[in-house]
Amino acid sequence: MIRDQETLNSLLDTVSRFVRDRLVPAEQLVAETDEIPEDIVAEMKAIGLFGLTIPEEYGGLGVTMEEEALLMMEMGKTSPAFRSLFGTTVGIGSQGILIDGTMAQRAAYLPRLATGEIIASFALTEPEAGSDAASLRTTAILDGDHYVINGTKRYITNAPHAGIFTVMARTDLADKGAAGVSAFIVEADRPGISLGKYDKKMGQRGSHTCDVIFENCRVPVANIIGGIPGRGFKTAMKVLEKGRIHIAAMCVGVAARMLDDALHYAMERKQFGQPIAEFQLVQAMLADSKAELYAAQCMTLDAARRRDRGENVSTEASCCKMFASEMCGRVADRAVQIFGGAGYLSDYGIERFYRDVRLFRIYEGTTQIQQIVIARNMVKAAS
Ligand code: COS
Repeated sequence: MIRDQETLNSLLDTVSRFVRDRLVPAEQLVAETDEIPEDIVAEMKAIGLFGLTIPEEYGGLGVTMEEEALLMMEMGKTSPAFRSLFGTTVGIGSQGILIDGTMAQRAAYLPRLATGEIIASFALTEPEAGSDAASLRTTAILDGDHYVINGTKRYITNAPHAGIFTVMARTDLADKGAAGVSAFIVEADRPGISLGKYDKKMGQRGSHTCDVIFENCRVPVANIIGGIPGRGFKTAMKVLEKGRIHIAAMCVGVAARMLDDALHYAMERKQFGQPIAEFQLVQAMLADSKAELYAAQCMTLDAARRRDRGENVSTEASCCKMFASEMCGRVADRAVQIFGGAGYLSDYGIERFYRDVRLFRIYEGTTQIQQIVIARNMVKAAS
């Protein structure tokens, strides 16, 4: 759903210019230093990127899912690390509070998230609980008017920068499954929280992940999202469902950037006396990429519109995430192939994208988890 085409066009134009003029020229620097420059972070805040999905009443831009998808398709046209900095705040880190939080919780945290004053980080995954998220072992034991959290969370994006974590922990030790899990808002400066060292990743330098360790970390009972224990797994699933459409849109954006780079390279690079873009085997790679990209774009926008209409998009969100992330991987591979030897050199940037996009097929639910969600929904609907 697009609320006001003119306002959206202006925002899309702002993001597009920001990407082209500020972010693309900084890509190499971010890759080399593993840091996003402070002035760029300040501009992200000024544009309102941290508050994209937070309702206007809490100081955000309150974009719809369709608007968010269109914006992420623009944002994707540069290194994914830039999006990652505000991605956990607009997405998985804040949406639990928005979707299932109490009015008091929303009022307490969303305004500061919307401005980028604090960053939200989503803490679900653990050393022993990844795809099987319901098996998580972090515990939260009631002690008076507090819960005491113990456990380790792994690969937590933006943990080193977080002001709050939304933490999924087991409040009912007798229930080893989803119903024993609650979601908490945990301020990052609470005693009992420590961080592991930065993970050394394959790509996405400038985006930071690490372990978050909770040792007797006391959190007020009032910080359970929604105020009722046992609902945290469902909150996490709802958040991830929305996040999957967001990531699919990012995949479309990054694939468009890689394809554009590959096309321009193919038109300039001459072999056998003509630009390689004139050769049909190169054209096949360009055409296959274009068609798949278009398909992913259509799917993602359709799922986003359906979600805006209030439809259950569990299947569609997983279809988009699976197809768009796999498509993005194939486009990255073809782009490297079209660049040839230059595709293997860091100077040309395409090998960096090749490494960066590998993560899309893994995080916020692997391709295999999306297959499970889709097929299970099919069986359920047919029974
Ligand atoms: N929205 C609302 N509720 C949902 C839901 C959704 N999208 N998906 C599941 N639920 C509910 C189910 O309805 C069920 O509730 P009831 O018991 O009341 O029926 C409950 O949550 C448990 O669901 P389910 O039985 O399907 O849980 P499973 O343990 O079988 O796991 C998968 C389901 C595999 C889909 C889940 O663990 C998953 O998504 N894993 C991947 C996790 C992930 O994406 N990690 C990335 C880390 S963050 S970057």
